[in-house]
Amino acid sequence: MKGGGFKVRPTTRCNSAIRRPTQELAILDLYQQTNINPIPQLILTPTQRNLRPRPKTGMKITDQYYTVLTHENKPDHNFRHKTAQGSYRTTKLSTKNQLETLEDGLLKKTSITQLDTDIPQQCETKFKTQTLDGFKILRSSSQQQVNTNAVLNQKISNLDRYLILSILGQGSYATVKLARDKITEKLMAIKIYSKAKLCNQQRKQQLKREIHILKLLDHPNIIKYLNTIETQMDINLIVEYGGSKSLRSYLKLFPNRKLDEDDAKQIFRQIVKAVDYCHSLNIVHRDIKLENILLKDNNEIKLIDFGFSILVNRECKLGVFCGTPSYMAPELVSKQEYFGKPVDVWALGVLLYVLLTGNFPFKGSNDSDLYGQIKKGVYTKVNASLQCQKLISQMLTIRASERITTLRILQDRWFNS
Ligand code: PIT
Repeated sequence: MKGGGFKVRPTTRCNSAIRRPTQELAILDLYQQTNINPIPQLILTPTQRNLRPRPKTGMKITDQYYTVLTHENKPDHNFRHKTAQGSYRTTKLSTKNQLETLEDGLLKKTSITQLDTDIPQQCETKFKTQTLDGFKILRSSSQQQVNTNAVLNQKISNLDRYLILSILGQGSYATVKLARDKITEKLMAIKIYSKAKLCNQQRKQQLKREIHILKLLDHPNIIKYLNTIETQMDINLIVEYGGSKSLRSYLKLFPNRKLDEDDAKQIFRQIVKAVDYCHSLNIVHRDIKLENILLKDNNEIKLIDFGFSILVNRECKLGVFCGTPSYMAPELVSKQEYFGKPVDVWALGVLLYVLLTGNFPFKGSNDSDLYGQIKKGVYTKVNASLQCQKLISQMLTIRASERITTLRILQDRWFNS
């Protein structure tokens, strides 16, 4: 995307220019005595993995976690659902941040704790008392709970199971390699974080958050997390292989590096579906860009790189200045506290603009120049249908509160035409 007399800044930035996130300190305290691996997890047996209680209960059981999604912090909030084995499980949120599960006459008590969100301190107390949204279970007395290390040791003791084939990408903190699973013969991508480079707590915390969020995600347009293997030197994230072509390299195959409206729409639809799914789980990606979208030969897309993603709370703003400059929303470059989801929507607007024009809507010869343009929000009109132009302007709306949401984009006329 060079040329056009502007500098492209594809590199991701993240700093705590606004303030140091309070949750980082809290979470680090939790894990302080441990190394990176022992993120407490509730690992379920294979049959339990298939359980999907009705969402109306306000509580979701995912592969590895019971995730409490309810906004009703009622001490007697009960629900009952049928397990795969045909028995009934009753779950109750008790007053002391405990989840009580009654199944087959066996009472299991599970402590829940707050998730790692960027919420400021004053919100934290309110959050804790008013809503259970964003709490996760850290420990369970369930007999099915197994230590992560033990499970990994049982399944595979090291990376020998994988045959490394090539390097897919290299960043400052991690390298992504293509590998073949020697047992299943399937291709995998392994994102390797060198422990030596995970020198500060913020990096370690980001990695823990990335793994946690990856485990929550299950969508056809989002790369699937498979496993984490810790070796003496590295932390290896094993994810499905989503191809080796990013949307950025794909665009380079076209004259002027742009797509026609229908092709752009076909790709954009999948990206919005992936981001809307994340937002429905209160996950904000915070680094949506061409490089983080993989494209398979059948034009199926996969969203990758959840390194800056975070679980958010509707009422509280974020304060960590994250992302890639050309895709940053005005509220981010102004270093104001911001709501996460609109920041992703702005990046989607930039992305659609680039797909259709081959250029970024906002350019500058240096960061402050670029930020000035973003704050003004003035860009050259896209040569596309009026409906498409309208959608772009709704995404590139300066005031975050007036910006379109992913849910609304899904209902948009151009999007559905
Ligand atoms: C591929 C091919 C490739 C990169 C990746 C996967 C990366 C995947 C990835 C990276 C992340 C993350 C989740 C998935 O959080 O070139 O198949 O940082």
